Amino acid sequence: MANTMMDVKSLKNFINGEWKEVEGETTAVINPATGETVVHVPLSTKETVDEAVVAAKLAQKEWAMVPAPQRAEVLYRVGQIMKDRKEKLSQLLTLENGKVIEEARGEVQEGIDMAFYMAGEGRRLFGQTTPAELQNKFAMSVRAPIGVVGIITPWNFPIAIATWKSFPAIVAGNAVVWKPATETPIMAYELAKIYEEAGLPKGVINVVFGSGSSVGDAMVHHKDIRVISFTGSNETGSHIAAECGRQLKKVSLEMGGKNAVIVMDDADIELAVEGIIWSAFGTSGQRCTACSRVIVHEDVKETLEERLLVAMEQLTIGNGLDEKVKVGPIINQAGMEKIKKYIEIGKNEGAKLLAGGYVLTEGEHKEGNYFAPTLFTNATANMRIAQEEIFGPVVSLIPVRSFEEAIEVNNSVTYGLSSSIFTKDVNRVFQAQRDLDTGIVYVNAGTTGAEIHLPFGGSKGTGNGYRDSGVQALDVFTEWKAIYVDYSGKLQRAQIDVE
Ligand code: UN1
Repeated sequence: MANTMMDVKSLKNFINGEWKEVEGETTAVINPATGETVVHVPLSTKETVDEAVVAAKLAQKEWAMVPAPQRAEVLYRVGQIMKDRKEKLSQLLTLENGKVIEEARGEVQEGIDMAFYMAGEGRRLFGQTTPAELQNKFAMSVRAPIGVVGIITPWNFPIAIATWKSFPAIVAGNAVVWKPATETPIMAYELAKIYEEAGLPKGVINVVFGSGSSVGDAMVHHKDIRVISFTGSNETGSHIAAECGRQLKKVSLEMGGKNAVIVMDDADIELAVEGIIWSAFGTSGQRCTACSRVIVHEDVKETLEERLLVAMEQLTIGNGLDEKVKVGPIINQAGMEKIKKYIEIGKNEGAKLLAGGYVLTEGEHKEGNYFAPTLFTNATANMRIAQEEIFGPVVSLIPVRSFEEAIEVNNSVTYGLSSSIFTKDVNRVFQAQRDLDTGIVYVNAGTTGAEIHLPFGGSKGTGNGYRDSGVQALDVFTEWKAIYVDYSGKLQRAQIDVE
């Protein structure tokens, strides 16, 4: 089934509007559901990055001169092509990433939404006009493009996150050099083709396939790339930030999460179970926003455990292209090893394993990377399984005695991406949205499902203060410029010639 979906055997870089063959090493893209090779992807070098930056730099000068509403026209066309091609893109996404087809369709939709939303920014890109402190003087601020921007995107949302970053960059008048994850290059290949068909001028987006240590590193150190926008692990993100810091280069980071659902004693337990199952085991837990902790009031702990176990029984695990499957495979062996390691850590720390905790190896699961949805209970807030990101279908229940303790446990991790509370008490709802120290808060819903017109990102160790998506994404890819026009015909000195 696999390879018939791809029209090529090997992917090419997209530089200066041309598909360029790379001489040298390639690596196989493996379908995590079957172990089959889907396509080969080049492992490019610094020289290719240099070439892409030269093209981007040249293209950006002209692109910045195109009025923003016209730049936006390209994004409208990109959105429309994505919409027309939604099913094909979704199938390919499942093929390379493994996520179940329903979620793949959701992810492609997220990209379509972003296209139309950011295209709208072509007629906004609002700045401010504000009174000047002197007579016959005008003051305003405008957003200016930065130049060539570098985007580095992860395998878990290979198309949505690429749209979160490239659309605002492009509508704002920048040119992009993009390094997609080598595990999931097909979405980058498809999106580049769509940009080409939509008529984006050559060089405005350039895709360079390759590893972080080679292509990513060259981007981070290239003097003409003035911004790096990165989504991925904390380890890589903090390294990038340090390198960019030394060069005074702007960097936007979206990294890990240790997101919790709080279930209070007055919660609608059935609804909470649905929210937990969806946000903990959807995408096999491989979302930055995935729920990996459940902080439960002791009075409802037993009921919640029982119902979660029943719901977990219903989860079908397998190839995501099968519409009936609810939980797909884990991206690769390294991901599997990490999850297995944390199962052992959890057991050794004294958490009680209620369900799962093992690799599926029989029958249809033999060739892929399948891990059983896993539930630990009686975890404590400071255990490693309750503190560290596992990035798999593993959730730990932490019992608490009060609302205050629930908030404290939620906030006890180094991350701050998403949190959720199930309660019917309106006072607790408002206290929780004030006190939960995450960038995203849900009430009576799980921890996943952010919409593209709101800021996406987290506090503390999750990021560095910037946001993907929403109008806030423009802050990453623009520089504020303050403009003063003095029409008095004489020299007026600010702060001095004020009556
Ligand atoms: C991610 O896991 O990095 O809110 C992105 C969500 C999705 C995006 C997740 N809309 O779960």
